[in-house]
Amino acid sequence: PATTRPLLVDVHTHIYPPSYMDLMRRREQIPKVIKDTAGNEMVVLLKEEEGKGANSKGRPVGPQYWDRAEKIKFMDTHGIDVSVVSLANPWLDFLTPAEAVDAARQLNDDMQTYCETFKADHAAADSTSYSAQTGNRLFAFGSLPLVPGISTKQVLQALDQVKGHSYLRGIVMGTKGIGKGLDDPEMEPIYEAIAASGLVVFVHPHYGIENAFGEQDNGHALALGLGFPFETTIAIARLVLAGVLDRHPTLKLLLAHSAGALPALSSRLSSCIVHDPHVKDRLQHDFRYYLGQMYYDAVTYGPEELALTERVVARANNYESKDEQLAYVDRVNERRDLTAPEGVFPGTDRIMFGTDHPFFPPLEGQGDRWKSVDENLDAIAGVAGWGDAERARVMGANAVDLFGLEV
Ligand code: 5CU
Repeated sequence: PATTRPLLVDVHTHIYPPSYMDLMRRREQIPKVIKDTAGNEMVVLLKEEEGKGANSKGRPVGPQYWDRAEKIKFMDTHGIDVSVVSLANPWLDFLTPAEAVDAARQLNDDMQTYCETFKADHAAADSTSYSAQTGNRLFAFGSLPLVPGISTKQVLQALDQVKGHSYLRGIVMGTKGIGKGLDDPEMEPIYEAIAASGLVVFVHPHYGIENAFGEQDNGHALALGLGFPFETTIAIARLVLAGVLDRHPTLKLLLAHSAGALPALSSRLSSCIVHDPHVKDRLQHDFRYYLGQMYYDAVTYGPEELALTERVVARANNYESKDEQLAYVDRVNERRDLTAPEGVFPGTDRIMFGTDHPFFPPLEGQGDRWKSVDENLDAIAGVAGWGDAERARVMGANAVDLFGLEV
């Protein structure tokens, strides 16, 4: 590489390809695209946005959602070398099975073209870029037709298509699975096939939780700030408690927004499980163990929250064996003088930079750089005790390994 700064890879960055925009423009029900009084397109995604008077209706949607040049411009502004893009919510959740099968096929082709043709158009154009040697700056998650009434066969056919597309390195999934949640026994063959494929599952919220909007017009602040991450928290807790990770330990789950409240609540949840006769013997490990089996984006906006995520992931080892627990305590003690060797913050192996682009753009007059991005970069830079090695992993090296990126 031409510079020595760490590679920066964005694993949480969305698009609505043109075919998906057209789908939403044709709809009268949420999710839909409408025009405001000035003729600007607005995307209305959340059911509460239909409410009378309360809460803002929709958010502006423009080329930043579908135009690849806009994505690259955003990446260049923030020094992002590579992005792994995903379809934004609510994916295909609102379609009939037949529609979802067609839409998934189209979108997977669209995503492959989005990445592949960038390489063809721009290979080695920028000699200062990390990707100059390969020309790869874009990879993507594919989509599966995960809707009620779909057959396993149809889902697995879509998975085969994703596997056949060289730039698709995972699939994006909401929290409903095929309608009943991620702990639905009907998801079993799907998990099995995804685990065998080695693809990463990016689990992302959309529905929020009841009452998250509030009675007053709070805009989207509470729904996105709290409703979304709590939705992920509950969905993943259900998945773990159903034994999915016991049966499929190689399933690679990447959790949006650092898994929401799961890191902070995992010990309480563990205690609730072991004190409940219905579930106390269900899992092979303490609940906290499974947090070390998953991956997290670093979309926490604060160094303390990021540090917490890392500690909780690192702590998962404690629940494997007593020796591990003692070794871990030694390592943390050693780190107090900040000269400890690498490996003191093992949780950093599972955390990856993300932006959430094109959501959370700067408001009028806030400049070109996005505050939402800078806060997440500053968080990585500001975790007490992390050194260059930890930061480099979280910024990009982990993503290169997890997704097998050729950069
Ligand atoms: O915070 C986020 O990830 C998002 C998202 O992906 N979609 C959305 O509608 N709002 C916020």
